[in-house]
Amino acid sequence: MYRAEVPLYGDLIELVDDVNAETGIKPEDRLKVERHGAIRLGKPDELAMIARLFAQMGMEPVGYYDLSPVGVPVHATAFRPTLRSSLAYNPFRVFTSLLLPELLEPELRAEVEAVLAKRDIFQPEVRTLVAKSEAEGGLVEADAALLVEKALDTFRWHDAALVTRDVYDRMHDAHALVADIAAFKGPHINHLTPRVLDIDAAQEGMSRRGITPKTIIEGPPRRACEILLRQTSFQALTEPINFPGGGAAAAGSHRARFGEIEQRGCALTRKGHALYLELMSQIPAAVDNASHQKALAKVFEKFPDSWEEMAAQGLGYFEYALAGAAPAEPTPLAELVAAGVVSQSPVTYEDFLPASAAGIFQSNLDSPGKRSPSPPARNATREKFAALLPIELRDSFALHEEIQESSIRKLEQQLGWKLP
Ligand code: OOG
Ligand code: NI
Repeated sequence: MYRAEVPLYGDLIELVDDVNAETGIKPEDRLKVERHGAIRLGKPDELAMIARLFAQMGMEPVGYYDLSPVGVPVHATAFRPTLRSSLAYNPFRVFTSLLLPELLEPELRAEVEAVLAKRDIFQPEVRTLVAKSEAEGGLVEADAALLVEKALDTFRWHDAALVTRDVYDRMHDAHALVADIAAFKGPHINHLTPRVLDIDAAQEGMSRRGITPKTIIEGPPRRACEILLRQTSFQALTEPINFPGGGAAAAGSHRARFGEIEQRGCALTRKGHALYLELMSQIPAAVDNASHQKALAKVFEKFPDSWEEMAAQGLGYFEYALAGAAPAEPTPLAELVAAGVVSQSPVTYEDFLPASAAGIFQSNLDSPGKRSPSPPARNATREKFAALLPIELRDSFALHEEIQESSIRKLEQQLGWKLP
């Protein structure tokens, strides 16, 4: 659906396929299907229902991202699979943000809330089929197919605005995101992101194919041992929309949908993530990508660039597997890895980075809008967001750690002794 709606997305997929083929790395199967998308919701009810819908697809809310400190009036989570087997099958994630209306001026806030109160972003069948599945522990195939068909409608692009041009303009003046969230019938997918193995090549490839990339690649620098998430995007398209009333006077335009590419690396422990944030805080504001990447590379000399050292310092999560004949005597894990008896591979980071997300949001707004009033209304907390969800908000660190720990439990079983 999205490829048909945004043909440039098809070009982006071609570019990513080419870059991935050129790296010569044999991609894991999941790479071929791997995507993340993003939607922006307007009210708590929508978040609760979307959580129930995604739960039917094995996707749970993981992590909390507050974008309000950087002037983006939303907080967010990402719905994604959490089981290792599901991630290996298809790790599709949806970055899902929720408007923080308390950051708007009272008059506009009332107007926005009134528009949102009147809309229902779900087809009636979605509500009944999700409830049926919850009650019966699943759906028969025909119902499942109908649920997918009807659910798709929620994510579709609508070129008819729900509000008049005047209201749209006022929303847009407050923040371009407010108009994108509240002026339309539903939370259209605003981007779909394939995973690339060499994002530096992709950034150059975009320019060569006439796709203008954002100025910098977000996230950590290029490394021998890639960590977390690096992302780049192309600017949002200007698309025709219609305001109510019809005729030439009703014609308008809206910018929201863009393209993004990501490269994923090793998931970091709390300690590793703290080091990442500390190093990122030392990076001066970026002027261009080349100098930004140079500054990153310099500062990140303090972040060990070998899996062995990252494991030794407890900076990253790894999966371990028996790869040779094991000694009978209990031997430390690092020695087994060094001797090639046990293989060590990085656990892929499955989530997002708030600062990078903010950079992606901002690069795609035609006007950055007013900053949130300072001090911002501090309604954005993990606890408050979690309370809006009918499903437990999962912790990103705990999920990545569990992948490591279960690989160690399996290894110990095979070894027949506990690792010292
Ligand atoms: C979401 C932006 C965040 C990412 O990859 O960090 C995001 C949005 O623009 O709605 O998708
Ligand atoms: Ni994204």
